[in-house]
Amino acid sequence: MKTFPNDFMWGSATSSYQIEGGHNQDGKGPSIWDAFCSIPGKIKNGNTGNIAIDHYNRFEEDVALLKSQGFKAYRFSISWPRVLPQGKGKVNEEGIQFYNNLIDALLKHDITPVVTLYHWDLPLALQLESDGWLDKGIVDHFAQYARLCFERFGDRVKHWITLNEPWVVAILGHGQGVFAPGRVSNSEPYLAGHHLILAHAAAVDVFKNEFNHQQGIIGMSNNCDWREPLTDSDDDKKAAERALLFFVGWFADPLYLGDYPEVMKERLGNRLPEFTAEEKELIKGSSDFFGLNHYTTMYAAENYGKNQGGNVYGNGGLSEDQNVDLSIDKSWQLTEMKWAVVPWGCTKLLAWISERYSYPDIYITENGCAYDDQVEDGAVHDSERIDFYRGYLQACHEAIQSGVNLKGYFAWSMFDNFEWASGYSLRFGINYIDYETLKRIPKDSAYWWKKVVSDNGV
Ligand code: PNW
Repeated sequence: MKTFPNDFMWGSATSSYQIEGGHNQDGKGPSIWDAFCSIPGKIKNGNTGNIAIDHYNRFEEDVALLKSQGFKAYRFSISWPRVLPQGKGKVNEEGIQFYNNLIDALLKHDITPVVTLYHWDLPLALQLESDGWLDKGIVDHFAQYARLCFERFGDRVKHWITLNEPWVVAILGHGQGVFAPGRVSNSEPYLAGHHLILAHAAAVDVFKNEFNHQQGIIGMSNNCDWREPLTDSDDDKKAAERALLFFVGWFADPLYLGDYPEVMKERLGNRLPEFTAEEKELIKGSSDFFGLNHYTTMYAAENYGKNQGGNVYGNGGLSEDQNVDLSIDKSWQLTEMKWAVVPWGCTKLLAWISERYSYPDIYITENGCAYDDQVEDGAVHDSERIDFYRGYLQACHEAIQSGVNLKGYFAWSMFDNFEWASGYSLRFGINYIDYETLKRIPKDSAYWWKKVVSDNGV
């Protein structure tokens, strides 16, 4: 058996829009995801998060499940429009009460709450009034919202994540338009990303200046796959490095090194906004830990400008800006999401992050897989998911052995839930949800987790 450090944080994760439901209950305001789901054709099967798994009304049952499955920590997100229906101004006390109740229930069961402030459900009011993340005013709105959360919950919450996956907000929300707010552009992603970074830094500034006595820690969660050079050629190695810099370097370089990666500046020109000296100062060092959401690996190869008809520094936008060809190995197994299962990519990525950013404390704030789970005789035998977790946890263990400061791991997800544009068609949970009756059925992985956590090893 491989054992992990005693204080290793074993947790599972969810997010507000994906599980809560109660979309217009008790004074909650609409979010951009409520609006996006109402547009025909955006979400598979026309699904919405209106009810989701009804966690808003059944959280006590869910906390009891967490406890019974041995989890020591639980990462969830606060719905901004549930506590501030207009995004700013008047507080919805009933929304505050819900999170107070949830936090108290967790603590009663000795489960550490890890709270994400923004997991994509922006108050619709802020989108309609000022284009959400495209307007610099959002930085102050986010800081105010963060202050409210620290004020009301910081006496009990000691682990904060400002933003979940700003890359997704920027690229899928403002570039490809497949996620809310559904905008399509080759420059808006970089503007939205810029404001996301500034908003993160502003919230951390509030936390450090006004709530230092709470003795909590705060950071950002970024998603990143591993990019393995397709061949040994210098060009492919450079392409893989460039792909990582456009992926996680975009957000982590400013936080750890004080500015965007050079290669992004070179290739994006004036589509990439600049930080002032003062902003750089505020952003640099604004993270107590590195939150990583990791799911898969792809090969990367130099594209030689083919994306732009020969223009290597072309302005095709998004992934085209990198001029990297991505592919996978035919022998790799795929999950239902079509993401390849490659545990060694996780070990390599953890090493890359550690080297580039001087060995920060890292928490894997998401890792998991979707499979087409079925109930057979009242049980769900998700052996593929168990193999997945075993493989990735072994990869994490190896990383720790080689000097990576990995402090925790959160399985995505505690429950099957609303998987954004894919609706309820993909099951990531270690608990199966029967969406007709909203019954929770633990999968085999839930029992496996309990054993792993109680043995403190894999
Ligand atoms: C993450 N991509 O989303 C999110 O944080 C979760 O809310 C989500 O349920 C989970 O991963 C599984 O998808 C991502 O296309 C969605 O690269 C899409 C991508 C990455 C992450």
